[in-house]
Amino acid sequence: MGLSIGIIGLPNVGKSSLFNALAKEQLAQVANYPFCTIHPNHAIVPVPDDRVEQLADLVKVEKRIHATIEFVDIAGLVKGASHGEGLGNQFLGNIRDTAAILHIVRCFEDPHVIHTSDHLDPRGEIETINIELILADMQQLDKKVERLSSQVKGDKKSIPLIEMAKTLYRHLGEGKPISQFPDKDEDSFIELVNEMRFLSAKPVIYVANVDESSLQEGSVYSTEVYSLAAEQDAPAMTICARLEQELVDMSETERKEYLQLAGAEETGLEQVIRQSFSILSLITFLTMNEEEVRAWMVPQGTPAPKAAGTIHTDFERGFIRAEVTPFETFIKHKSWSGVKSAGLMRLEGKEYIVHDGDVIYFRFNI
Ligand SMILES: Nc1nc2c(ncn2[C@@H]2O[C@H](COP(=O)(O)OP(=O)(O)OP(=O)(O)O)[C@@H](O)[C@H]2O)c(=O)[nH]1
Ligand SMILES: [Mg+2]
Repeated sequence: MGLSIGIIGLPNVGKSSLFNALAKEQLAQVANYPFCTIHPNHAIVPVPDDRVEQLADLVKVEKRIHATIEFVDIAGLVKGASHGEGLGNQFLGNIRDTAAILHIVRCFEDPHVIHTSDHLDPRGEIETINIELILADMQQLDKKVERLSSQVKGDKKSIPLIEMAKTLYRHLGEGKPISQFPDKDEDSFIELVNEMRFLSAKPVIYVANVDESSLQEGSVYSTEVYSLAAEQDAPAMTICARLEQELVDMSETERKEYLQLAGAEETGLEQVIRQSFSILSLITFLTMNEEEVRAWMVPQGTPAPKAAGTIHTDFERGFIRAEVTPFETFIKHKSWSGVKSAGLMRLEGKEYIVHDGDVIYFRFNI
């Protein structure tokens, strides 16, 4: 199960620039005209995790496989996109399967870069995009209600679903996202959300794309992004997409050093990954054999058999036990045999909840 994140925003706000900085080799076209991106760009990016390197160095294996995140960069949305304005909203279909959304907001002033309006208005622009997400969900629901209504005569089971679909339609109609729906425990709500993958249900990370000179202190515009994000209980971060993109050819370490000089503590990628892990409550566990050390991403609270299932469904089906030790313990005792002789290898069963940094060897039998 790969993790996928969609990048949205108005045209010409720096979506593709950020995408390129995240994706490095797999560049999307960046240009100073609105709607430069038409077809969605996809990039699979390894999640930097030094623990993989440390373990692989220790046990002397070449192959290091990191967990990955897929980023999807789509065309800019404008007000009225749901009615066909700009390039319309059909591109939103490309981010329906993503787990979270990066919402890029233009906070840089540059008379050379065309903007959809004559002044920057982060709050208004965020609202424009969020309304388009809501309208796109309403369009989906409209079709769903129609389909359910034609079924409902023969199939009474659809009655609660159709009621919920109508309730959600009204909720969206008040300008509220699905993420703010109050009765999230209702079965029909859960069923519809799983099936429809509503855009306005996805967790959002707001990204203030600022001038290089505002990286350190922020600006009135980035402050506005942060306060709006806080009102929605959403995380926010600051980047300078242009600068990040200029540094694409550098190594991750060089890029970090360069950005630190400009006043950023982390690279855009590091920030995005940290925020995504936090908003989606993800953790990483590690596995190794003679050939490779590998990191795996799972949601917090994942039981051992389910975690084993991310490696292979057979591992979950035939799960016997997990041999577990924390990363630090493994490093300290240098090998499984070292960990065992120190009495620090734990045998865990089906109920065990995997922790971040667990080094695990799964025993299974099918
Ligand atoms: N000054 C400045 N310019 C930027 C920054 N980020 C992006 N730009 C410029 O803005 C223009 C548009 O950037 P893109 O990354 O193509 O924007 P986009 O959001 O993908 O645009 P569309 O695909 O057209 O929706 C380019 O000329 C970028 O160089 C920034 O942080 N500062
Ligand atoms: Mg673009």
